[in-house]
Amino acid sequence: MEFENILFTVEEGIATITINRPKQANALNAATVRDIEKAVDYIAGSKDVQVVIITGAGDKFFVAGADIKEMADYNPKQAGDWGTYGAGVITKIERLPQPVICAVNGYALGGGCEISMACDFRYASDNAVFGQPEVGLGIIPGFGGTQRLARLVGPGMAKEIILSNQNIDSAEALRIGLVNKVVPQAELMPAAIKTAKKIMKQGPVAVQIAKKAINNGLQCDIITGIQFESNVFGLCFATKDQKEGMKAFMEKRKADFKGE
Ligand code: CO8
Repeated sequence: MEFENILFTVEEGIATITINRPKQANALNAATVRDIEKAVDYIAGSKDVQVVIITGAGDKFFVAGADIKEMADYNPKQAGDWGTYGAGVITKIERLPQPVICAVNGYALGGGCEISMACDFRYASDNAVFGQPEVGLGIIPGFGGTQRLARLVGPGMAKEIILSNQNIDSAEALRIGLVNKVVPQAELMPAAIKTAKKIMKQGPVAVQIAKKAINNGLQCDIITGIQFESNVFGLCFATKDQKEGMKAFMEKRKADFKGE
């Protein structure tokens, strides 16, 4: 696969997408979003990928937002189309069957913060900065930021960040639950890989079903969510992984999951 603005690798079950436009702060122009979509579509259909890590190239920027220079002269129709396309690609990340860890290695602003929030959870380097600075540009977040930030940190905190254009550092992001862990830059990818490998030791089908149950539940009322959970809990018993997982427990050995 050929890419213009991302680096893409699959090694030992871990797919890594590295957003790579270093001279432009890894900002998301249309070509970059198309690259991300191509990688995500590939991952969605891949049996080899068990966990995904998304990060940025370098040690200063994760993604400093959508490319302001590219969209500055858009008319409302072009801007609406760009928002719909970008938000759709970011939702594809959220809907990947595999778990997605975001390793936020620096500024995650605007569309960068929005990509991180579509991932299942976020680890940050200690120099990371999060923000949705769109109102300072006379626009609003357009890749799902108003919705996902409010769901992740609550409406009050989301409104303060978005309405006052208040960037937050990694310590504050940890405090409000936007990230799960803050580590020095050099330890960021190792920390993400360590957790990816821990996930890969679990029953692969169960991991994907658990992700889906959590995501589905966040879109509906709790009774419907619990009903969905009960249904897919039952389905787990149709897998070889369930037989192996429980047999291994009783035989006091490690499970040898096949993802079936
Ligand atoms: N777009 C385009 N270029 C950018 C962007 C960006 N978002 N951010 C940085 N760059 C470029 C700079 O212009 C500069 O390029 P050049 O050297 O050619 O001038 C280069 O990257 C390095 O940036 P700086 O020199 O500014 O680096 P600093 O360390 O001084 O500052 C900051 C780093 C604080 C990250 C600063 O660059 C900044 O504030 N960037 C803009 C952040 C921002 O406002 N992001 C939000 C963008 S809007 C958005 O994401 C909306 C998403 C939804 C769109 C939906 C459309 C409908």
